Amino acid sequence: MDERVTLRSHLERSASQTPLGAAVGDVIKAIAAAAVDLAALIADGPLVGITGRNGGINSDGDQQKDIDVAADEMMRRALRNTPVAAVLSEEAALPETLHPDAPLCVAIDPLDGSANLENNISVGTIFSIRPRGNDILSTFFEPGTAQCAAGFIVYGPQTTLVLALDASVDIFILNRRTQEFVLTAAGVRVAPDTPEFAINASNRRHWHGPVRAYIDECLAGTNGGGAADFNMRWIGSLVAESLRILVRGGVFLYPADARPGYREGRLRLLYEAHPMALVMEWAGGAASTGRRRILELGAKTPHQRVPLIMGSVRGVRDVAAIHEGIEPMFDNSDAPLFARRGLFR
Ligand code: FBP
Repeated sequence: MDERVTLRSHLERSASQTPLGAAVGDVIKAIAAAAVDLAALIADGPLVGITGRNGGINSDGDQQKDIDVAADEMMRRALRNTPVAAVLSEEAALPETLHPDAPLCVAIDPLDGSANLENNISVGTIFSIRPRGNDILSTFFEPGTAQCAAGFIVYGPQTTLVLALDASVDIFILNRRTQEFVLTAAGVRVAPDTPEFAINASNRRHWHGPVRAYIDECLAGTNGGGAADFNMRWIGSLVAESLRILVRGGVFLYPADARPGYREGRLRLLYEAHPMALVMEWAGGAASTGRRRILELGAKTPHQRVPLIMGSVRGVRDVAAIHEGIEPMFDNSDAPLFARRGLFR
């Protein structure tokens, strides 16, 4: 028999730690149970009628796939039986009120990166839990420091749950035989420094000066005047990139850029950047826009986008350092300032 700690026993232990501990545990259990079913649906895909084709347009104008719609329904259904006042999903314009007097609010991306499924690359669910304030909408607009727990599930070769709870980050893997998540890494720490970066480099011509300067320095390598020989990874799946950073460090960047619709970045503050920032910080890493700490930002609209730079503290610090004193701008293609200004020289 497997004697390892299950998610269930981990949550039972946590329930008495804080006044909201039991309620938070109920929400996490519900999301995890839905994730078990979603993992099976994703694994079967076309065999059970999931075509990966269009399911409509979501509230923000994004093309949805049939699996996005199914994932959204599964997560909402699971949360209906939990002490949640309202849930904000990527797939709906506004938060849905569930139990107005319940103590928690949840923001969720039911299935992040679904475009990756066609070619069998990892996708995920991202969630953020916070105490309900007097007014539901303003609860979601509180800074990310208001979160009491957050995490994500990666549907990949394994189904992995990364959980930030009680100021610790723990990793669980789904045991397919028992259908239980089992603790495989406790108190995970992000390496403070590793020479690996992740960015969609095809957008280089759209980046603004500081981001271009940072990446150019990484690419220069030791024989080009840089401090280290960097490796690069880009999966195009936020959950997979985040898990890689937890396992072996590195810095991830999805900056703002000059393309229409990307001036505030691509990723959403409430159900992508906030939860990932909590995970990174509680694991000893960092998360920033390049100018401000992500967890200090409050949203003004439910689906607000934000530049996200996260991972190893020294990498994030280096990106922030190169932004200092530079106004946000997009018209500085290879401007001389950035040709001169660098981190390593
Ligand atoms: P969705 O929110 O539309 O699912 O997209 C999010 C995402 O797939 C992230 O997982 C990933 O980091 C990013 O978009 C990739 O963006 P791009 O295709 O521009 O490189």
